[in-house]
Amino acid sequence: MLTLTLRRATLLGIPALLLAGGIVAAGAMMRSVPENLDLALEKPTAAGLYKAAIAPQSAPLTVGQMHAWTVTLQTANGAPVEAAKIGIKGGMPQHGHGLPTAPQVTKSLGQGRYLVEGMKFNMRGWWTLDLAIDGPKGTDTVTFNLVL
Ligand SMILES: [Cu+2]
Repeated sequence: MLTLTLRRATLLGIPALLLAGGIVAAGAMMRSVPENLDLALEKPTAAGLYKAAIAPQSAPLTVGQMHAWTVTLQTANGAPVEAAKIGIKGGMPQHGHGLPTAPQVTKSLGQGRYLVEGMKFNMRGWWTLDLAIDGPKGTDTVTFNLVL
């Protein structure tokens, strides 16, 4: 009986300690969002083939709700880029997890604008949004930083 009680205490105690440690670690990570993040929502792509901009369709951004975004894609010279394929990934670099949903471009809005639906952020903190662009000038990527 005593053995059983001890074993149960151990089984319950270890997860409780891990949980407490996790909460402390999460608190530390929330405080340490890098101060010099580039928060620009419009920037050249990594290889300079395009200029990309992202904009939420409603503001302020809320945690835990689905929202739509617009991606605007231009050539380096500022001409709208039509008929590009845009893949969207993202996550929280400090937490090692991705987006809780799988947002997708659902519509071309014309003038190089694309509708992205299904975006959701389930935590506050530093998020990245990574676009993989496959367009007439070639493939390129761009990463945006968001702090919620
Ligand atoms: Cu997180």
